[in-house]
Amino acid sequence: MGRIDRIAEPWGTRTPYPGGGTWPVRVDTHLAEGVSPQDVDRWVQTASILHSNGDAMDLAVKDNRIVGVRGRAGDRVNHGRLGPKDLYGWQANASPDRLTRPLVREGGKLVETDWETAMQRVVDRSKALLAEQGPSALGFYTTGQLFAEEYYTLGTIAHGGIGTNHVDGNTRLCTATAAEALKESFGCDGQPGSYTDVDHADVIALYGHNVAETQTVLWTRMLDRLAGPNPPAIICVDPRLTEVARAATVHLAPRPGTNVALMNGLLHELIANGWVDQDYIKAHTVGYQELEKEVAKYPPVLVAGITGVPAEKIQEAARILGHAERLLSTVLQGFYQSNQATAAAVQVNNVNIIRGMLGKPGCGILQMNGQPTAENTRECGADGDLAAFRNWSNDAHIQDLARVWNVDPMSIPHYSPPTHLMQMMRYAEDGSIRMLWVSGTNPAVSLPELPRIRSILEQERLFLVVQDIFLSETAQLADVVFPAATWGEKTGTFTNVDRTVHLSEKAVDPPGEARPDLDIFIDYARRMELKDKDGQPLIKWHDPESAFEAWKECTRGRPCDYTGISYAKLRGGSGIQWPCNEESPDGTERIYADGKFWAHPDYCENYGRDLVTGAPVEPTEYKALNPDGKAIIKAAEYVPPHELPSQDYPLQLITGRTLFHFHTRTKTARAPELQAAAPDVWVEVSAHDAGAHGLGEGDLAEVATPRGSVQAKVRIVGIRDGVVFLPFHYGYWDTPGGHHPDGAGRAANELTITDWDAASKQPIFKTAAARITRVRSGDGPASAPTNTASAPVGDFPGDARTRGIPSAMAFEDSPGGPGTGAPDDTATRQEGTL
Ligand SMILES: Nc1nc2c(c(=O)[nH]1)N[C@H]1C(S)=C(S)[C@@H](COP(=O)(O)OP(=O)(O)OC[C@H]3O[C@@H](n4cnc5c(=O)[nH]c(N)nc54)[C@H](O)[C@@H]3O)O[C@H]1N2
Ligand SMILES: Nc1nc2c(c(=O)[nH]1)N[C@H]1C(S)=C(S)[C@@H](COP(=O)(O)OP(=O)(O)OC[C@H]3O[C@@H](n4cnc5c(=O)[nH]c(N)nc54)[C@H](O)[C@@H]3O)O[C@H]1N2
Ligand SMILES: [Mo]
Repeated sequence: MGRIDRIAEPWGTRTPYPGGGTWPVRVDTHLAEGVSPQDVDRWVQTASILHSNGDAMDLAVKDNRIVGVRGRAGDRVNHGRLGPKDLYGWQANASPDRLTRPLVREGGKLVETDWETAMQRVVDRSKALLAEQGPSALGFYTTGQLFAEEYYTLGTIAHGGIGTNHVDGNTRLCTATAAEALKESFGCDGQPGSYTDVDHADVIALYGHNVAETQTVLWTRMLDRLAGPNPPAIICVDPRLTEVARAATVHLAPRPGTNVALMNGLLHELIANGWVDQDYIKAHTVGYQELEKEVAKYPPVLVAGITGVPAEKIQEAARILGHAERLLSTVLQGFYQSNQATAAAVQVNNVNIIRGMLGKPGCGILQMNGQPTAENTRECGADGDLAAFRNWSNDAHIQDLARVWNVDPMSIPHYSPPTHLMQMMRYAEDGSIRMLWVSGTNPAVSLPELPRIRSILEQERLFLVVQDIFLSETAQLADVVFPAATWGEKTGTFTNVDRTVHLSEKAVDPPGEARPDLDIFIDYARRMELKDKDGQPLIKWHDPESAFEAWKECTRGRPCDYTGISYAKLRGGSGIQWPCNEESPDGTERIYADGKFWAHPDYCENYGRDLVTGAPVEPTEYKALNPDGKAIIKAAEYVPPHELPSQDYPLQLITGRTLFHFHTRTKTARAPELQAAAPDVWVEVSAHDAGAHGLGEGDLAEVATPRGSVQAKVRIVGIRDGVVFLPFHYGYWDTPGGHHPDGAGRAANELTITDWDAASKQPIFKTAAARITRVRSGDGPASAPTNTASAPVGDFPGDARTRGIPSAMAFEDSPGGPGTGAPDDTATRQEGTL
């Protein structure tokens, strides 16, 4: 077993493998100081909750405390590997400042109370508002971090019981565009890719996706291919010099917000050179002629002018895509949170479709998710869509859902598309939403234009319920706070990007009176006396497994068919990919094999939208366009971002992530190894822009947009000239508990704009006009990591290497590989199928 500092080496040691080979096992372990594997009382099965990859792991439990983690060797997703957040993040569970009792606002202050009082307050207010104003006075805003059982319960309560259309998840900020792009191209959500495509691909193209930092284990799989025989070519589309860009065969660094122009340029080249599969197009698609016509307008020279990417680079990338035999495409926030999000993501689908590269090993599309359980928010209908990908504008689907719930179809809201979160905030601002129940998300840091969001959430007339595990920035504004149990303290299932379902078992008791989110929702439904049409309780389940069984029934015959999965089947072995049913009892590795889609008008989840206006496509229109349920090729013209650089704001601001933190840091700031690796905010600028604005490494700078300003230390990096980058992790409170000395002055969302993509309604966090000015010189380099996209370029004062604190030492065990010793705890390891 090798010892290794996984802060200094986030991806660990290479285990190279060839194209078409099997990714070797490497089991990663981290245990609390002084604990050895022999001391562990039991290992409890789960998967990672701090990103969307679904890394399977076991929690080490000793004396009823979590004392570490170990990757599960037999799981199809990670073959034993864990990333830094997986290895160290579990410590947040035992943080001394966890919420342990419900809180209610009394005389302007939050005070501790019992469950009876807190819950009854929410029930009384709900009933009063229902009587006064009807269901539309109530809104529910949830997350991508609970379990499927919890979302299904919440969605059933909101849609089937309360009858409100105001239900959304923070998945709106995250992967609404992934879902929308899949609906537009294939009529339904669900990833056409599988992680095993990495094993087979000869070209991997990553669009606005910094996989090296955001799904570190998936990147490890790619690195191991790159280190082996016949490595794939990598195409990276990102304005920053990320680790992906550094490893790429071709790096295209477009101006933020010009993705559609760039994609049209690439498609132009594919079509002009005949690098398309005409047989596939004829047999399995509609809409090709429109694409041909549209992209003809985007020759590389014109595209170079818009995007700032040299024409030869566009041609070079197109040549690689055009000669690929097995093309894997991935997309994430550089597309989803940027200008023309859905239109751009759909053009990536179009590349794979017109090249006929779907449903075969190595040929996949991963319209990535971000959060660990975002797929479940979407499939269970907690993001406003209807459960199991039912179509809100298809009456037969509403009737079928009403049958499952045993309610009157008319009581399920389907008169208009579900209200998206940004619209819900508008309704709360205007006063028509009077109660907002926020679970598992921290909008006071993560929503755009925070001064406005704070003023909405602070209003007297809005009754704000917050269900969290810490007293987050949002919880501090609440009228009632429910203390939740979290991952490791409750049981449930969740589904990763490539449709792999994992079971997460309870390992230890939650602190104090904290309760699982599932129990909180069920308690609310019971006290609200929500009934089906026979007067029986609407929620007919009482614990995670009975909720899962109910959810399975709801998915029967739908694309996300879970009927062949059970807790028993998930225990011990590997995660299982849906659809899993009688026909495919072991799950389904690749969907859309043989050019068969879920796009038939009677079956599809959605009829799509106009990519520019967002107007829903009418059922009759869709039936005329796509009567046989083929893949839909949708073209889009480039439209510039709404807010462009000006004389006052000459730069473009983009925001995003660093490897060592998760979101608003409520968990990762409480893990000492992670917090030490990236303790405070910084701003990334290019060497050219630093020179132009008189900025040196570590200087304190002010970044301003028309909405506000923040202060951050300067890091000079390989970012595109004219672009500045801020990580969005840092809110106004430093943890644990204390107030940050700069007050509100460091959250990136002080600067972002209230604007969203027309089709997916996902907010635009990645294009705003900005300026940067020097405040004062620094007293040393910025505390940004140096082994990630924030790696410095040019002269750097001091030691440039990011290293872990002593407790960051972890273990690696590669049974067949180099540099390993004998595993000393094989007896306790659970084996599964690879
Ligand atoms: N370490 C870590 N991992 C995480 C998370 C985390 O907080 N921390 N969060 C998880 C979640 S919920 C999500 S959604 C994912 C997000 O994962 P990613 O999407 O990979 O992360 P981001 O940093 O938001 O954005 C990716 C890249 O988009 C680029 N970009 C910005 N604007 C544009 C543009 O206009 N065009 C193009 N082509 N690129 C652009 C940025 O330079 C950035 O490198 O990560 C997941 N994993
Ligand atoms: N500027 C900018 N803003 C962004 C982004 C960006 O790239 N740039 N990215 C956006 C994206 S993709 C995302 S996903 C969002 C994320 O934004 P948020 O969802 O606001 O971020 P988190 O910090 O993950 O908040 C989750 C909350 O749930 C709590 N929690 C954790 N586990 C549990 C549990 O089991 N039960 C309950 N009840 N609570 C729990 C945590 O303590 C935390 O307060 O941010 C978005 N905002
Ligand atoms: Mo996300």
